[in-house]
Amino acid sequence: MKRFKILFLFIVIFSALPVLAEDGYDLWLRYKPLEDVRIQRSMAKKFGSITVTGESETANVIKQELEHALGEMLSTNISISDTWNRQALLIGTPETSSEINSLGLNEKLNSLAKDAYTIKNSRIGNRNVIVIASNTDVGALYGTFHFIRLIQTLQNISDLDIVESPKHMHRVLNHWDNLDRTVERGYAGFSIWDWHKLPRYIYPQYHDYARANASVGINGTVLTNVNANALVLTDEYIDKAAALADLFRPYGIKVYLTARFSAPIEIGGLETADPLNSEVKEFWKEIANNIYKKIPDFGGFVVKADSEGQPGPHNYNRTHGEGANMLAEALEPHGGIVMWRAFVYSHEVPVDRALQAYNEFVPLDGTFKDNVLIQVKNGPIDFQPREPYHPMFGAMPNTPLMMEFQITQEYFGHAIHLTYLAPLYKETLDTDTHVQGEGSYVSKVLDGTLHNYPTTAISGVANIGTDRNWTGHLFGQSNWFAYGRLAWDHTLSAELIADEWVRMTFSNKPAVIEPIVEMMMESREIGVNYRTPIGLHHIMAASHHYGPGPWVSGRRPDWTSVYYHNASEEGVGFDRSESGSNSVGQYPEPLRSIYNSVEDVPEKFLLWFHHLPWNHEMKSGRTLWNEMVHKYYTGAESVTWMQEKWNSVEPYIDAQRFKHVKQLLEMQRQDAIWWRNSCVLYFQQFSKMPIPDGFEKPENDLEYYENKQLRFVPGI
Ligand code: BDP
Repeated sequence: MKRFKILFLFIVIFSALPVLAEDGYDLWLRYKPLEDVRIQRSMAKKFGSITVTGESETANVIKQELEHALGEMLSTNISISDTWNRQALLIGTPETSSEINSLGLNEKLNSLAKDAYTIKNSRIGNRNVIVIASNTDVGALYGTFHFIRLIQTLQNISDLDIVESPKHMHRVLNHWDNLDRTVERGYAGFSIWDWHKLPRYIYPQYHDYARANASVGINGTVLTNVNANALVLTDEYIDKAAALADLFRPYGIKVYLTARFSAPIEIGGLETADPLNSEVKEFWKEIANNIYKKIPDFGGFVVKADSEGQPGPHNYNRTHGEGANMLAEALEPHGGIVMWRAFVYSHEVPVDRALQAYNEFVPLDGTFKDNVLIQVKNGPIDFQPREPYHPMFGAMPNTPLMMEFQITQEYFGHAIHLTYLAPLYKETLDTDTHVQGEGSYVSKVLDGTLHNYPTTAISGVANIGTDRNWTGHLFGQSNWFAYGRLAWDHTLSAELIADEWVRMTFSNKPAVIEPIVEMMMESREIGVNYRTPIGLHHIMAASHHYGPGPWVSGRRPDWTSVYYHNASEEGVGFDRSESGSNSVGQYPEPLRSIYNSVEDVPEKFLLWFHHLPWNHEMKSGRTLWNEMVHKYYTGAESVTWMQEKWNSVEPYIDAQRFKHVKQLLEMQRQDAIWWRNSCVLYFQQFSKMPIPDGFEKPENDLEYYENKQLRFVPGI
């Protein structure tokens, strides 16, 4: 009797607690019962009993995910059998299922990339069956997540003939996480990797992290910061990394580490890290052997060398080729790769920073070992809200280049501003480099079709941390999701991905989808307009990079704002035309001529490539000054429009997530005005022109904004 009383008390207490389920933890894998009960029932009848073949750990993951997803969405218990007994859903490979083997899919699957899959309405005997098949267990897992997505987003599943094949071999997240759990440019709490407790303690989040990544096809994770600590290569830390690798393996995710170039000195007791020194070579071979003993499928190294104070081959008068090849040699026998970053520039080099990586790397084309990829940021400076594509793409036909996008919003309002980044990613991917005639898109450089790269890869700097909702801002999740979806298939549109994400994260109701997707699709341009319109760039506050700082000067020039905007009474903008730094010369024709011409260059890049007088006439008929003011004001004003869109969904979504986004949007509105006022007042000193009629005057003077200091901003 007493037992029952306690149980009763428990039930009363727990049912009175607020439901914590809608705090964003579930990400897009939020499996709520389908709203239409009739559909729910008929699906439950169909998929209440299903078949997942195979004995592997990955097959178990598939089973668990389906049990969870279908169980919740269809409000029923799912029974799963290992062999097909006329169920309406059959999952496996030609090896694990004789029925799948008999469908004649092998040839098709063999012609596709690794982990490709098909989802097909088929007939086996006299039964209608949805078959999810791949040549690999991991492919079957990807297909499973796809199938779950179809149900979550209420797609018609009566006539499926889906064939999916990943466009890049390595689809990687780069964590800029330090061993002390701080995260460089991380705005969602601390690092999810608790190195102190690893390998003995495994957080449940690690599984959910792996599920989320596998659900969009991400198959690699670089655990540590590019500004690397050599300690991670010691036995103690390799054991910790191995625990994560073991956990991620069933989800098809490989682990990578960042390699500090001076590690031979720091942890190897050597006096040099010269890549041509035989002891140094030996050191790296031993490190690699050691890692592969514990992590047999270790992915390889990411390296930031000779950049922003990091050690590198230049310390020994060696080239990046010599540095990268030395590491590649150590990994080669084990099948590992080196992702060597091209983010290399120096203030001691008197050349425009935008030109330096190209100058450094393009002459080395063809000299890298086969297992080296050069990892290039999307634009030639540094993850700015808008940059033209990096001219290295297309310029190295004999060296696989891979993309580095930034998912964390270093220059885009951290985890405070709502910015959907897929339009930015797509703008770069869809740029036509023309290197092999029309249609030579950046995406085709990356996926290998243009230069026949033997290895292909793409990476994104993660925005994930210990915050309960993973990314700080709920909408940061959409950028993780979108990055993964595009890493799998760069042909998807930003809008389609947003639509999927909103349905999976919030609801299938048009009253929810339409305003949110609209808001997301505009958010990037809005963010550009109130920060860096018309090709302005790198005018943010020093160090934390959050707010405006067009006045930043007095430090190494390439880390100031005045270096990039060049504002004076004569005009504004960085002259990169043939008569300036000639960065246009790094672009192939016809882009070179287009970017070089004040008339032809797209206005979004105008001040990136040209220095122009304040009264320069824009396509709108406005002067450059008036256009700039116009952009700053409409940008800031548009955040109010975003707020209205968001407010309209209040009746349809849970209060907790609604309020979270609402508060952040209000912060964004205020910060957008802060950006606008600071930049307009700052540039006005040079233009000496009035703020056109109709725009409210900034409430404070320039001095006020220049003196505004933020303290303890995360991520530095
Ligand atoms: C810059 C960041 C810096 C990174 C660097 C990099 O400000 O924290 O270390 O990029 O990519 O954007 O190496």
